[in-house]
Amino acid sequence: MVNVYIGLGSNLDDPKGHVRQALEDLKQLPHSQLLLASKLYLSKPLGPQDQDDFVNAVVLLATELKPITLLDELQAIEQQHQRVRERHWGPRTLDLDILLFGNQTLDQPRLTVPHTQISQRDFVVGPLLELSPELVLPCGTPVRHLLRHCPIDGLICVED
Ligand code: ROI
Repeated sequence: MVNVYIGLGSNLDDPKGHVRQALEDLKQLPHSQLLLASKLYLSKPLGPQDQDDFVNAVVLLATELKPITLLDELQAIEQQHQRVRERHWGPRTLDLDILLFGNQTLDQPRLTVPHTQISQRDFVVGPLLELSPELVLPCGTPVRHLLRHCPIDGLICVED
């Protein structure tokens, strides 16, 4: 089993509903166990500003799947949520990103791990630290050190 962190994001058609349903979908993944799920956070869009705020979360999953098999499973879940790619960095019903895959670094055509933008994304750093305050990236950087350049004060916890 490898510990994998996955980022969830949505800003279309009931974003909270999509993220909550995705959490249920992730519980059903084969050869995997959902260990932890962060709270849901509302965040300002990174990229074009003429779109709604996002709902974001991060989960910790233990899995026996290979990285590409997990990616296939996550893309199948995105498709179930009628994911359409209309424009680059535009609105989306559901985004599932593999952020960390154990301590592995992968640079493949379909998958780069760790996710290249972790350190620039408050909506990733905040929930990662909620789940694992002591988490260290494969390069040796503690995630909490990312706060210096990536403050998380803009995140709003979405209450039930
Ligand atoms: N912005 C925020 N706040 N959250 C996201 O999940 C997100 N995802 C994206 C882009 C469009 C880059 N911006 C985002 O893919």
